[in-house]
Amino acid sequence: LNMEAELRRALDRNELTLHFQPKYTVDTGALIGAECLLRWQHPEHGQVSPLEFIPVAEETGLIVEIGQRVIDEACRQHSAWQRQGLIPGQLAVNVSVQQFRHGAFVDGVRGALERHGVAPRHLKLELTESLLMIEPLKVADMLNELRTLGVQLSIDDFGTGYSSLSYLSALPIDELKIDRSFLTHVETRPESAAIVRAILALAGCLNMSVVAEGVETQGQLAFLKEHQCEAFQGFLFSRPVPADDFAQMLSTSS
Ligand code: G
Ligand code: G
Ligand code: MN
Ligand code: NA
Repeated sequence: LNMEAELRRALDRNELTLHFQPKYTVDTGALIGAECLLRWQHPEHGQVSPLEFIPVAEETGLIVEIGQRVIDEACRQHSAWQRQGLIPGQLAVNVSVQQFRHGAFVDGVRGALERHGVAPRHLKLELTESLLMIEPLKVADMLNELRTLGVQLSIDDFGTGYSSLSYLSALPIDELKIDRSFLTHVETRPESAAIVRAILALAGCLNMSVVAEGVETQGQLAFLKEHQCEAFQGFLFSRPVPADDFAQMLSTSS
């Protein structure tokens, strides 16, 4: 399987779709939005994991087009749900370094919001710590531009990278997303519990909110409640689901 050629074909044939993993408040379990995650249904090979094709898309530069389509599709879907009277909340999309660095990124985001008439506050961009560390001055400019536009900015997999805390505090970041490796062990390893508490304390000081990801047990959720984490996602409440299933959840949640 020549992954690059296959990916190009997949784009032409619209084989890439978005699934939606619901996000909830910790205190009441209210549905507040979703993370959009790419799925590739290959006609012969079945489901291909993003863990396989995202790295190829990044190496070949295809991620620029794929990433733009993800943002466009998230906006299109948000708008469609709103017109159906649903309240989808915030939709978060993952952004690769190569995609972000491409000159047209901010215009691409603005264009998608405008095309679909979506208020910028409904779109959240999940960035990685490594993205923050490339060309810091340029990144800061772009983040400020995005903040001015009004989209929300989140740091994904937080705690696993090498962010400088002073640099982080100077950036217009709205949210830290605690990497799921810390949640997995929060009940059994004191170090993991300490890291989760430290991230919550840091976010509090920097005026950022926190989302915990990978919540699989009631015990993990209880820990988050006890330490006043705002939001979570995880298999405990829901896996990523197709658009129709998420719409169903929205229609029964209010
Ligand atoms: O949903 P799943 O656990 O299979 O996702 C695996 C990885 O693929 C995750 O790290 C996720 O961030 C990444 N991923 C999923 N969709 C996208 C996307 O649209 N863009 C980028 N850059 N990464 C994605
Ligand atoms: O790297 P990123 O945070 O974007 O990765 C999101 C990935 O995490 C998705 O592929 C999603 O399927 C996965 N995920 C979300 N919740 C859980 C969970 O509770 N347990 C596990 N094992 N994976 C999860
Ligand atoms: Mn993510
Ligand atoms: Na993550």
